[in-house]
Amino acid sequence: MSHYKSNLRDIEFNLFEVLGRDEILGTGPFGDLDADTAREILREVERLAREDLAASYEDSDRNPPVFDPATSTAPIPASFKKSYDAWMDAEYWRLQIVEDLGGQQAPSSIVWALGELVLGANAPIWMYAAGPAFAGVVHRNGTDRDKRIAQLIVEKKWGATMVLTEPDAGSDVGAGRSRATANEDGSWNITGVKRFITSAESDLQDNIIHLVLARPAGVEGVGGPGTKGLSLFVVPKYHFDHETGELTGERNGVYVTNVEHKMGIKVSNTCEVTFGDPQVGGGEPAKGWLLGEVHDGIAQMFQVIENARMMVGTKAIATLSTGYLNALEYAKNRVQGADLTNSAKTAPRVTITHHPDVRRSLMTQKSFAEAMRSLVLYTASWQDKVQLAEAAGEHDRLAESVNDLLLPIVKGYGSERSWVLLGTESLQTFGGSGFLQEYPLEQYVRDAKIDTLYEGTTAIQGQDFFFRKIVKDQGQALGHLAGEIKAFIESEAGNGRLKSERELLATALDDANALVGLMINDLMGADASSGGDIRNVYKVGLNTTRLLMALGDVVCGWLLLRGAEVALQKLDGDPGSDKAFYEGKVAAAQFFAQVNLPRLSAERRIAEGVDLAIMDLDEAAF
Ligand code: ST9
Ligand code: FAD
Repeated sequence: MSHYKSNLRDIEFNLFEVLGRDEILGTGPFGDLDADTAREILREVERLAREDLAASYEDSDRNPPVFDPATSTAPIPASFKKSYDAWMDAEYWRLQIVEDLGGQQAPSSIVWALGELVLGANAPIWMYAAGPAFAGVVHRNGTDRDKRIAQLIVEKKWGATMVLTEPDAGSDVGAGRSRATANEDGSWNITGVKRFITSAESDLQDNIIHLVLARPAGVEGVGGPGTKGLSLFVVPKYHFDHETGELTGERNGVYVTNVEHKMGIKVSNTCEVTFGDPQVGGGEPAKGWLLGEVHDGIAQMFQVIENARMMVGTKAIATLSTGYLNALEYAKNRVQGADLTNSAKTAPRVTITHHPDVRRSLMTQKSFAEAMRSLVLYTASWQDKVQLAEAAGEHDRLAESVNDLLLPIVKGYGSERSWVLLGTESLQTFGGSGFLQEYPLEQYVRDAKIDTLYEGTTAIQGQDFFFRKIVKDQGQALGHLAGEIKAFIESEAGNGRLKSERELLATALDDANALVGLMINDLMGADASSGGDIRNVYKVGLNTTRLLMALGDVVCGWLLLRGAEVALQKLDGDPGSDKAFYEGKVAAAQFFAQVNLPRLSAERRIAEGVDLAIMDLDEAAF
């Protein structure tokens, strides 16, 4: 039986009943993909995920790859290979790829709906299979040479990696010391050691193309300190003929020199990679090519990072959803204790779904899982707008900036809420059995922890959210989003049946706005040029994660209530066999608003009380 429990009904509800994606399917750049076909693909990928992709989830955790230092390899278990091949053979990954590269571009909302299914069933498959998606970035930024390499990556189904992190450069990417020196033939030699690189070694593909950030040396005007001095190089594991893609048989000097032992996602090889060390491998130089022949590395890499942050948030949320559905099934069957209303010693024993605290826990899980699915697909719907504008040769600046604003919420808020709830609620529902490997929850908890860490920790997401997505954007995207929420609050949504929840949302939005105002004030109060004290910026830093989580709650509360409005309309008609589904949508939205939104007033008060005490405290006192 599959560990993976999907929620295709809710995915379709979001896509078609709330976001109206039928309107963009079958038209313009998505002319070849109509709504019926999209629904068929969703159904087929759901089956594939539940059966073929999920099949190796457990085995590849219990029997993970083992690094062999003699050969620099870490072969992938056969069970996982089978799942990986099933995904690659099904060809749905082409929906992420532009037509020039042999893809059939689909709206981002459809891609991330499929992403949820694959990532929930067995996330490392999506990661190992990301080569063709990486090729999109190489193609978009590249010269004719790079564009050909991008085509080859897709044709040959090669793997790809994003190579930023070094032992002394994690969150602080700009501290990276890897260097690049130019060769006369236009190529570059890379030297340095990178660590924690996902998918840098496997036997799933014939070749792996590394996208490496390194600092060019000896070229005037480039290679300065910080992230802006980094350039992006395309560095293959094996050399190949750039026309035919045939491997020349020559090894490039890029060697995996360790594979980490991890808490979770063990089949996803996390590698130390050594570039151009004469003592390693055959001592060959690590040769690469400057992407696009322009020194614009960090901006180019952020095109990958934005996609990967969306992926990590979706992975976390997908895991919470399957965690909840597993917990729900268990709770419906587990008989323990008597109903709270019957204290007789001989009272009949009931399933644990009868206990108020279990119901509280299940509704907490359901409301967050469904809220954050809406968050992912709503964010993706802004990406659809970006795609539509690009196809028309234009830019939709508002869509770009709202997407930018939402990304740290998807990644930072999504991963924090998911990982915590998987442990405190989903696993907890199983009692002691949740601690056993007999059920998937303990693996879910281990596998989801990474989501708060990689692709920028939660602290980094909080700072990105405030400093870049709000302050640098001059509040434009936030203003637009707040405007949409306000319009909903002031509407007649729910015809009176969501009135008190809309009031709760209004207070929560006020609280979040006050938090933003407070932080802007602190930031202005840190401006020494107008008589401020620079140390006030610490107060901002003490509140950035709080703000990210608070606005995440507001957006999630709003999205659930929007869904509830649609569900109420359906219930007013003839919902047929969907009656319970729609009632569940309304109940989850009301529960979320009643239980979570009032907490924001406390967060606001806490933020208002933040002072510099813990910054002034001697480190010895910690
Ligand atoms: C990692 C991988 O952890 C984990 C899983 C891998 C799985 C891989 C497979 C799946 C992926 C699939 C991908 C396929 C790709 C497909 C694509 C299809 C389209 N947004 O603020 P400044 C830029 S990897 C956009 O001064 P600092 C921007 O250019 C490791 N751009 O920063 C900016 O210049 P400007 C992940 C942004 O103080 C410039 O950076 N590691 C953004 O110098 C400088 O900005 C991390 O994530 C943004 N949000 O450096 C590191 N932010 O302002 C986390 C910056 O002129 N650390 N730029 O526009 C950070 O993010 C730091 O904040 C920092 C700070 C490094 C940016
Ligand atoms: P540090 O940056 O040392 O952070 C330590 C702690 O300090 C964190 O809690 C952090 O939030 C906090 N902190 C640091 N700086 C600040 C600050 N300025 N303000 C507030 N708090 C701060 N990297 C790649 O390049 N490619 C990959 O494919 C890749 N895959 C990975 C896979 C795995 C399994 C893991 C574990 C990591 C991977 N990484 C990858 C690296 C990952 O992105 C980094 O681990 C992450 O960005 C954090 O860097 P760090 O581990 O050095 O932690």
